[in-house]
Amino acid sequence: MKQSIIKKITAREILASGAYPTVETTVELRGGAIGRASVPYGASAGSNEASVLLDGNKKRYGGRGCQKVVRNVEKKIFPTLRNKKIKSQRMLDKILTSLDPTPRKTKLGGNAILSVSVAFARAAAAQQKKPLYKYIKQSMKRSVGKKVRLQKKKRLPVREYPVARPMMVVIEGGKHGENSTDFQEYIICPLKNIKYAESVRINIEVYHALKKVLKKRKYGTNVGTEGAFVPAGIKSNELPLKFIVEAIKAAGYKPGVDVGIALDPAASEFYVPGKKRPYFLSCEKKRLTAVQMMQYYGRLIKKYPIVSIEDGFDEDDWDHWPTWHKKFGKEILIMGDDLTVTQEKFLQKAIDLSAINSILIKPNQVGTLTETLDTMHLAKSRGMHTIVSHRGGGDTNDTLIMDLAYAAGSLFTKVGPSRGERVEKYNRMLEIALENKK
Ligand code: 2PG
Ligand code: MG
Repeated sequence: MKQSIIKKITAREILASGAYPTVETTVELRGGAIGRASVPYGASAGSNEASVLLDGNKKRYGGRGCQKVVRNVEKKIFPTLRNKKIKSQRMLDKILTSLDPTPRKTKLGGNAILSVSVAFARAAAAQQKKPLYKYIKQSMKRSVGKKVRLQKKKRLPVREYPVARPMMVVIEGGKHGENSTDFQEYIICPLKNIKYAESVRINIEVYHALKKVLKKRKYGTNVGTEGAFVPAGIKSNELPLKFIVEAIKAAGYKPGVDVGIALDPAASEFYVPGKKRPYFLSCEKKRLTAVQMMQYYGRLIKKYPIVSIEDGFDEDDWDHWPTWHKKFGKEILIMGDDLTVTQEKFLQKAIDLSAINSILIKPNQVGTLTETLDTMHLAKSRGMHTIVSHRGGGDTNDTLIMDLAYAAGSLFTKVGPSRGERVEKYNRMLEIALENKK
């Protein structure tokens, strides 16, 4: 890589989709190349995620201002980087992590650090006259490399797609939709190996068909934080699966053949520690042990074309993840999110315990682009699938995750179907697919 000399770094407070502030950072290189990035935040964040530093000043945004983050970028990070000759993304990210070696980047804020890491990546890509995905691919190759065969799952027709398929959240509950299901997300994923634009079209057609199905049953069709429907008042976590199957058929597709279903129960959110039956499904008024929870999922897997379950168990329930993976891991994706928080350390633990076969990737869970790529490489080197995801708390129009998913050869991206900040991401991937005729 041509070296980049950092001329200026500025940051400002902007609004994210959750109507709270986040940070946007701009990096300017000598020679004029500019890169800009903003970072999202979660609603049901894992407890080991890189920190989202907030001001805590109750007089502004109820304590959720990001002026400290702005100051950290401009007054603490920039002075160290000013006029530095940066030879690679890894070098930049190493400097950033050395400025804040705390496990969760609490000193400067994971949000501050990631915004600089990604803004620099965009500036360097611009300097090299490359699209971001090419720059990321190059950074990944340089730091990692090795090609491995990804695992095959019975319910997934292929090992890889030329462009990560759109896993689209169509019904939400939990922390993303009030008075809805306990499970946080019901997701559709096109399974056929067709052009990317066609896979988006199929999903969107199912999404609109689902709106009609919900209306017919007198459920509201307002959307939640990720642009998916929130069927308020629903009394079961199973019903949405029934509705989605109906919608897939109504749109003219075959459930399990053309379109599969994924779940993100985000089980940590309904786990009550210390209880004999810690999994509490409030909309069904059920309290279940981990074994019963597994049986519950087992029934759903048998009955519906489920291809993936993410965070089926609590993030600290390491005792049950391996059994769960052993039972269903050949058939579907058993995915870690809060469990693994995009960090090599937790992914390694999950590998050692054989707890998962796939991992959700959110750059802001770890805090730099290089660490994200390292985690993705570790997953791939074990034949595990990576799925790159948006955030449900507040997201922005930043489309990094799509370039990342394409560059790293992820199987899916998880993004909601409506709301500007989500649509922007699909439109970015449509652009990438078109550019690459895929
Ligand atoms: C998740 C995410 C994204 P949040 O749990 O996978 O859908 O939600 O960003 O709120 O953690
Ligand atoms: Mg999740």
